[in-house]
Amino acid sequence: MAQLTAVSGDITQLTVDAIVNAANESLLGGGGVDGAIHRAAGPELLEACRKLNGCATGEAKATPGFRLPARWVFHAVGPVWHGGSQGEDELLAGCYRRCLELALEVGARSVAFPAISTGVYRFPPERAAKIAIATVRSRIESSGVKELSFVCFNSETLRIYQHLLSDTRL
Ligand code: AR6
Repeated sequence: MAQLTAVSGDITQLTVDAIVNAANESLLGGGGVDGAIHRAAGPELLEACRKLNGCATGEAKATPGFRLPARWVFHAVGPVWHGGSQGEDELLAGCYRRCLELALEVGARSVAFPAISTGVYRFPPERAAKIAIATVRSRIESSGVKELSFVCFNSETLRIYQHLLSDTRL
């Protein structure tokens, strides 16, 4: 049975098979977790991303991790929050689904996710966490992932995930 955990800290430091980036459609870097991942992985990551020709919202693409401890980076593009009536929930779920498909494709058994879209893109954190957990729970067994962590960069996000992960109805 796969294990889901909430952890606090910086995703770039984790020794897992794959970390997920909260990218934008250009895949050419940005601020937040995206900036931190590019800084830690080195310039080869930007070179690899250029070859991907961008990525649609709700999708994800894989690159190597280069100088990161993680072997792979899955660059997921979450939706910008526009109030919830523009398909944001389904697009966010798509990011988590697509990353689990990528994990199956590359054989990643341990994967770490940041709270996609909850920073600059302003998706409400609790709503985002519910979608993340429900999507992962429904897909993880078919993905081959055995250890999945939700990396929380602040105490409020950690509190939300710890609370929701204890609710087995999600
Ligand atoms: N480790 C883990 N989580 C982090 C880290 C880190 N090192 N740094 C920030 N977070 P954001 P978005 C958390 O804004 O909302 C970029 O410019 C952060 O606290 O990084 O999807 C991209 O290029 C928040 O909970 O991503 C896009 O243009 C979460 O990561 C845009 O921002 C996501 O915040 C994407 O916006």
